[in-house]
Amino acid sequence: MTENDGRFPDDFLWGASTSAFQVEGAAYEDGKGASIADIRTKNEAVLVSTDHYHHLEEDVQLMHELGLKSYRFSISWSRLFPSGSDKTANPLGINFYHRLFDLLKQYNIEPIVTMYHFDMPMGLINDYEGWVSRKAVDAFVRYATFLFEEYGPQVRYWLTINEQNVMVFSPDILGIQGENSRDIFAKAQQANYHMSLAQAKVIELCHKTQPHAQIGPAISYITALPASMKSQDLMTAKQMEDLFSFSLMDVAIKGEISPYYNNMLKSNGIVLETEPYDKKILKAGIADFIGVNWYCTTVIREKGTHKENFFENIEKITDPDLLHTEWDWSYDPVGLRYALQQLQDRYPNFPIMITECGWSQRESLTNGKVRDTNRVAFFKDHIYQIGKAIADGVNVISFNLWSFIDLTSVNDGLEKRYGLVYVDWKNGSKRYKKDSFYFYQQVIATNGGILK
Ligand code: BGP
Repeated sequence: MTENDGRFPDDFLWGASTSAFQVEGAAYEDGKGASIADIRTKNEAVLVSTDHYHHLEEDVQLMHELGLKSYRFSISWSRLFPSGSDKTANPLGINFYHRLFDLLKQYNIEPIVTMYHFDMPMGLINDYEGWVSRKAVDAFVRYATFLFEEYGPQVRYWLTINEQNVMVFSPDILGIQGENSRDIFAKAQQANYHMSLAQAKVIELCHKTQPHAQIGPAISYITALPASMKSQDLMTAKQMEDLFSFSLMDVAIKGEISPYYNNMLKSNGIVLETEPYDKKILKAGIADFIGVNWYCTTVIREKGTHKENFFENIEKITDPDLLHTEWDWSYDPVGLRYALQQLQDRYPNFPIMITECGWSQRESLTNGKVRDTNRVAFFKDHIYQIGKAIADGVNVISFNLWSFIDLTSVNDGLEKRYGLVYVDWKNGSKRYKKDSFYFYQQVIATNGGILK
């Protein structure tokens, strides 16, 4: 990209994202086992949801019409291994993803494949508390080995774990239960450690067996802004970013656990269970790129309650000058440019793939149309800022918006919509292209040129 001309690199991957439990439906069909995401989401949202499982051809045809260069989706672990520890994989599950890979190939859409997106098989959680146990490391490596063997030739971009940091922050997504919040917090940190080990092992395996492919994590980066320019507020915002996002980026990019994270554990009296060779495992599994899920900035300050746990000590402030979604996520495009420049400062020239970014709202059809003006503006402004960051030297290789199609929200059911394609939940999951679909089609067709 030449200086600020609004165009993106020629090989830039314009994409869109989904995840298995949020889009597939068919939660218990064709041999699929329950995942924690199915249990946690509780409502019929996961049983049918977008019903992508039964609309596969139609959906990939829509991706083609949109002009997608990449499609980021996740494979449901429990569709392949219903209990998590089955000796052989479920043939109907295997076949479903082969059909998806074949269709994407037919339309020349690059698959970006997440191995694990919030949906650990329930069997592993019932058997040994999932990631709290070191046994989960081996289970994940076995699962990834299968994915490499079965689908490896079709995949150039693998994502290991989606938002490990969000799961650790909301440990119910990991299926963690405990006697009290302290106990739960400690278990979540042990689970965090095991996920980092598992990821490193899988990255190393990928490098050994999939030389044509690249692999990295998808990490949530909520850019924390200080409530004032006072040093204490600046420090709090920095600590928030360090502990929430950069600690895991450091593991994936440097292959080590940073001192500030270890200090946080120490101040909470947590001693992780480790083994002698773990440091070598982490060092041997360095990612090729970093997936970043970025939605918004958040203004924070310390509450002054002086609790030992940093995260219990901070509060979020709503910036009255910014527009927010109904769920209080800010609209802050310059925040995205700032976030990307921060990543560049911290990990110079390391490839960044934006794996999620989007705008949610309630929506309904009017004469078969959805005028999602806010979403169009959101993408226009945010993609423009990505262009500026690229012009300033940030190595962004791909943008995968959230989400390709309306799907089940992680916490807020079916009302909270993100898609470029509207789904009429009540009428056979019929699909309608929103205004944002046509806008993004133009962005892709002009390689960002319409944003000039
Ligand atoms: C990320 C998840 C996605 C997605 C998105 C929006 O945390 O990786 O799965 O859902 O956020 O979140 P929500 O569904 O809560 O609006």
